[in-house]
Amino acid sequence: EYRILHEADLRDYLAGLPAIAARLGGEPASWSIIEVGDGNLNLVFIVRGTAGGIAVKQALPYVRLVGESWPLPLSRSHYEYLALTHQARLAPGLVPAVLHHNEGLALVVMELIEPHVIMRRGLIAGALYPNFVGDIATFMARTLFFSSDLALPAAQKKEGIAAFAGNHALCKISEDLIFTDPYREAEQNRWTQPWLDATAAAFREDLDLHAAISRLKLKFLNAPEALIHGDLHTGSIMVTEDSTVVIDPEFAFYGPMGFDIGAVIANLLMAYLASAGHERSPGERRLFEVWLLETIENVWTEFSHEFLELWRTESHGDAYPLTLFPGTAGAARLEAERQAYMARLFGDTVGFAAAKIIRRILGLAHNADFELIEDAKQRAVCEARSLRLARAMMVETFPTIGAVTKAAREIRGWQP
Ligand code: SR1
Ligand code: MG
Repeated sequence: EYRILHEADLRDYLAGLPAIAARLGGEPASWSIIEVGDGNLNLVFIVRGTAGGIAVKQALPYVRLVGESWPLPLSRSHYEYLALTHQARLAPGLVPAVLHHNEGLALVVMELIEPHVIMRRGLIAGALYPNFVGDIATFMARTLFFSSDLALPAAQKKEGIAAFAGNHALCKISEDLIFTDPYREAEQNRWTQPWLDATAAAFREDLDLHAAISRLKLKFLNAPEALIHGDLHTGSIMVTEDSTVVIDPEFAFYGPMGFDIGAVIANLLMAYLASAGHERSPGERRLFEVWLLETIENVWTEFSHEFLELWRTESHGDAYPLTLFPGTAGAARLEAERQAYMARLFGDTVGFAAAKIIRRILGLAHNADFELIEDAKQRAVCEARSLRLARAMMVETFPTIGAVTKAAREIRGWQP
């Protein structure tokens, strides 16, 4: 029964859903329907009636960015629906409520998130979001912890892995576009020419980088630590000054936690290094960039604080059985284990963040943060700084998040 819904079809379809029609209010003929999708894969409609609005997302049978020559399974809509409902239980208020799902049409109807904007757009305009850190730290800590072996009995965790195992076509996009293509000749690669030609060529020859990205790819392939969002960039986050909503989990699967945390940090780092290319007063620029660096530090600090607190108070999983850590000595040893786990997770996070930066500058899918810098030479300067930072993050050791922001601050002053 799948068909691509155009405006008239969608109107008829929604009119046939009593709860949705009541939520919109008024006559179906009076509803306004606008297609607003600016992502790489799907159709997204905003529908408004006299009583309210909804968002409708329909998966296309191909990659929208490229066209029908690149088919993509509609089943991603099923995994998005599963992930959204799962995340709503674990992190209430931080994802849109699902109002309706039609598996055959690959369609999800959600509450309209307003007056929020896509965070990436807000950051390009130089806006600050004071509640973002607390919200995203809670979203990540709760969704990652409660789907991990630290919180779940092994059988339940394995059922979770199985439920998302079929989303491999979306994983394959990440495996190719993030972990492979930017480091080799690939038809779809693109970058700001001619300024980045030499760096792109150097990255294709850099065996230290190839070893590091291959280690990360292996982790992405074989570390089902938790149910991850899988595409947690600032285009998948909607914000106001006091609210944050995470959308678009169609890439969800059981993978390494650092992939989500790294995505958030990477996109904030790119917003920071792209800032030099956007029109702002010197005062606004200083304030914005200082806020971004603090935000990057706080994302990790608050996430790790919340995650550790959950581990100390809600650890009902099969990993680290408490009976193996009796008494004061046991408690101290377990706490040392927790700290070691977080240090390992931080290392993963920095590596994945670096991979996410490189793919957005040398690979197929780019970020508006850079793309909207009209002066190509200026854009290339911002991108070259980001690549330099990302290479260092990938092959060197960064013991703390402060070391990452320090490197970013230094590279911000580097003239390629
Ligand atoms: C072909 S899809 C390109 C990218 O868009 C999505 O947002 C994911 O980031 C994917 O890698
Ligand atoms: Mg998306």
